[in-house]
Amino acid sequence: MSENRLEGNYAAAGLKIGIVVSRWNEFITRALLDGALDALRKHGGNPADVTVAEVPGSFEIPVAVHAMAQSGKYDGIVALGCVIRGATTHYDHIASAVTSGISSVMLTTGVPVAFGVITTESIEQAIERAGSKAGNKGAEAALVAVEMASLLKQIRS
Ligand code: DLZ
Repeated sequence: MSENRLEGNYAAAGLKIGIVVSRWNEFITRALLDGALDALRKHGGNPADVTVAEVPGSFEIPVAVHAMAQSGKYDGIVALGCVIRGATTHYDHIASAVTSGISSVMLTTGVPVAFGVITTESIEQAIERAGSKAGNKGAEAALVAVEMASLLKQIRS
């Protein structure tokens, strides 16, 4: 006898995906968004099934993600932002608020939200994660949203 095994896949065709992207550190978040859109296209996603909402900063990401999740229109959501540690304590507050906010939306609504908010010590580290030597975290997050959407569909069916 073998167990029943459920696994998500990376087929984006037919999935409705919402993306919330922050404008703060736009040079980086634009690259994350391009990476996410490219990954969805390469995995069969239809651009007409993808909705992008822009927010001013990462602190505003959770409320927009929450509105998308509550709308019932999306199979998965991708949150994209970039928080860079500066001389103030803003970094800790924003990084912690966006992380716990997104996690709470996911658990209260049941809609998968992929965390593509990069939190770094420096702009150099952010560049590395936005398409240079450490890959593109936007693309990775988009595929996580697709995988989780497909897995949750199977669990619930
Ligand atoms: C204020 C602020 C600071 C200092 N740093 C960042 C950051 O590194 N990344 C980011 O996404 N947003 C930052 N913000 C803006 C806040 O997220 C928020 O938009 C403002 O405090 C207004 O609510």
